[in-house]
Amino acid sequence: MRVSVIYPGIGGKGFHSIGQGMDSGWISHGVAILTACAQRAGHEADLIDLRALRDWDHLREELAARRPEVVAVSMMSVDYDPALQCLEIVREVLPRAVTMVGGPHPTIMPEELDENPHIDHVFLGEGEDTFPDALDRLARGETLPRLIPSETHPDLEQVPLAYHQLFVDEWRRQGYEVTSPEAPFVPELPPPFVTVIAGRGCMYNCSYCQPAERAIFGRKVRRRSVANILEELRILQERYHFQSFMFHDDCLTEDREWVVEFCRAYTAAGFTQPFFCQSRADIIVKNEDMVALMAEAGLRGYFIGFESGSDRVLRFIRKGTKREQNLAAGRICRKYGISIWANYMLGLPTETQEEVLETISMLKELDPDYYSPAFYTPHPGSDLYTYCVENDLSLIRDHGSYRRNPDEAKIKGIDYEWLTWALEESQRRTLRNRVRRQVRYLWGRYAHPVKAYHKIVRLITRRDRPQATATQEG
Ligand code: B12
Ligand code: SF4
Repeated sequence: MRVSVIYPGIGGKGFHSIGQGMDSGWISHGVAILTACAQRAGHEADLIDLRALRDWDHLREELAARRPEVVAVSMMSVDYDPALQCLEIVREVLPRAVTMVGGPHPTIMPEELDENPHIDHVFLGEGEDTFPDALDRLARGETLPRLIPSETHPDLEQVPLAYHQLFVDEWRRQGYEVTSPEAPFVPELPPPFVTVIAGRGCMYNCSYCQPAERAIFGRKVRRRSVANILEELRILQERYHFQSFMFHDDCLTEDREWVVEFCRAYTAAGFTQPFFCQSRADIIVKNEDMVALMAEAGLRGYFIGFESGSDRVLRFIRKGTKREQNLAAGRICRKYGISIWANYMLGLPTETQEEVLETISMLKELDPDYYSPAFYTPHPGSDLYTYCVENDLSLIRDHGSYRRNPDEAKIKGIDYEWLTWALEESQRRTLRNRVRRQVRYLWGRYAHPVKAYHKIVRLITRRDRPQATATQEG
């Protein structure tokens, strides 16, 4: 079959926005893998990335030129409106094409897509097995059911590697001069920058996330072997000479054994590129030796879901961490020179202003390198979403508002004017922190030359100085 897979993620930066930050600068691993699966099964699969197009008419032109027999759209909840608009346009331009949707939103809320006349098939869960299988069956002239659940979770060792080049080629085809496969986002991670995923699933049970995450990836966490991920890094090195990378895994560090094996093998294989990954405060505190090993291997930053500085709120959202652990995790990161990307939420249901102030005071003490605040946004499929619906708390009226950005009211009864002040205050560094950061910066910048100067002076002035060997010099 001839299939076009559409990535409709224009909710963040809109059309014609490739390279603009994470939302428009990163590939979708789901799309890159599914396209590779379809190709491996012998189908002709290409990509349409709405972010690279000019407007809806440009999509019409692309569809008319490519004339795919099947159009498959991947969608998160925030992508609902552009995804449906795509499907309507597909019907208009290619009335005979078979249309499919899959991804987090269809998996979690298939009922929302039930009646839609522009959609032929709705896939639930991971698509590595079901998607190529459906294409095979269509090619044989078979009829498919409307709802196609995935009964199995694919063996990640067998899944094709995410095909970064699919996106790079398509972006170039649309006139973008892409110099890095994915847009870097912090100075610690220089370009060329790439993202990888070592596993799927998460063993934790945060109420603002679960059980939606399990609905997609299942209960059991699956991780690719270290050899498999190193092979991917080797390919990415060969192809893009990447200078830094990042793991997208929900919580890579929950798997201590894997991380330790990876760090040793990464270094032994000669990789030195810095990387970021996600972690949790409790894991960092309980595994300082692992953190040290990661830092030695090249870890430069953790994304940490601190979420709140109030122990009551942390219990309410079932985070499984405490304020004191959040602070201790920050201290450990500092000790090993690991940047902190702080994810936190303001405006959770039941949260009082005093509790928000606790989050602010925690952040002042943490002094993270990057602030990533959200106004709590109920996400479909999570227990806290159900709580908000049952208690009639949600102010979300359209899918675009599932974006967590702190710029609109999400929950009834919350004073968003005050919360906007709290948002700004949470990111205001104290004078003490500003001075400490400046000192750290100057130390990092000039300490090495100063140390080297002293070393040379010592060597020159020592009479019994040892002969320099190749290793000492090298
Ligand atoms: C990396 C990531 C990002 C990156 C890159 C996004 C991208 N281009 O993929 C960035 C930072 C940009 C991002 C942004 C956002 N993200 Co995000 N992100 C992730 C993360 C951590 C990994 C995504 C991934 O690659 N997964 C692995 C791949 C293999 O899985 P997949 O893409 O879901 O695809 C599989 C299946 O879903 C299915 N499938 C997918 N599409 C299709 C299509 C067909 C036809 C078929 C058959 C099957 C199918 O098969 C695929 C292979 O198994 C996930 C969490 C997670 N673990 O998945 C959250 C996640 C997807 N993000 C989420 C959210 C909420 C957001 C934001 C809204 C956050 C915000 N700013 O408010 C934005 C929205 C971006 C947009 N579209 O405009 C939610 C989505 C929830 C939902 N109900 O939609 C998730 C699930 C996190 C969570 N637990 O809340 N995100
Ligand atoms: S929020 Fe993170 S740690 Fe918590 S369940 Fe979801 S993916 Fe796991």
